[in-house]
Amino acid sequence: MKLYTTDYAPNPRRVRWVMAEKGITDIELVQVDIMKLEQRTHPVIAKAGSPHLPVLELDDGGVIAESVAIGRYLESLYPEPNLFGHDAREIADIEMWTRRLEQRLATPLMLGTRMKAAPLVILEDPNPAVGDYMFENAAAYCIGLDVHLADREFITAGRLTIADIACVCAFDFARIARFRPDKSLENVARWLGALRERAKALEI
Ligand SMILES: N[C@@H](CCC(=O)N[C@@H](CS)C(=O)NCC(=O)O)C(=O)O
Repeated sequence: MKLYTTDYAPNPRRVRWVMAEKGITDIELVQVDIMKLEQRTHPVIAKAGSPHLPVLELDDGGVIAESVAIGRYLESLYPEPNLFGHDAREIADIEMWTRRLEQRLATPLMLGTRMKAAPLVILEDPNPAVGDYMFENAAAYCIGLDVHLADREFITAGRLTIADIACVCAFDFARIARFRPDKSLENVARWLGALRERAKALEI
């Protein structure tokens, strides 16, 4: 298999993080330069029906897109450590948190960054007002997240899951547009700090 990826983008990084946690080393990483818009003309990416990364190319030539879908596929091939849930209740809980955080936090952070960060002008017409709106929504959501994390090390299931990975990659990306959760949100800061250390140790 081959993973079409790019170094600084948050969605491909989610998949590389899943691979690192699971110790997956037999998937070839193929770099696509999104700042040169290579994703828009790449024949393998075109097969996925959307000019975005990441894309996983299977050995039979089929493709899977969407970072969380790719992660789920990898989990079925490499079950441990488990990132998507062991049983019905856990699977539902992790799905609930992943969808909720994607919609309320990760997407606003990533879109807001695209609207505000000067280097990304090649991908998106800048619109700082929309960017500000996205960041205000993300900042408001962080207040509730801080309460949720008060007695938790991870978002759910008592261990790292795809919900944490999806979110932290968005927070890291948003740093290029200077988004920081409010300093008063100590639980978010502790959770982010610990997961950033974990990602650093895994070199992703
Ligand atoms: N929902 C998709 C989002 C994919 C996406 O937007 N990828 C970005 C990189 S993080 C991309 O390829 N952007 C290229 C472009 O906008 O032209 C996922 O989770 O994989």
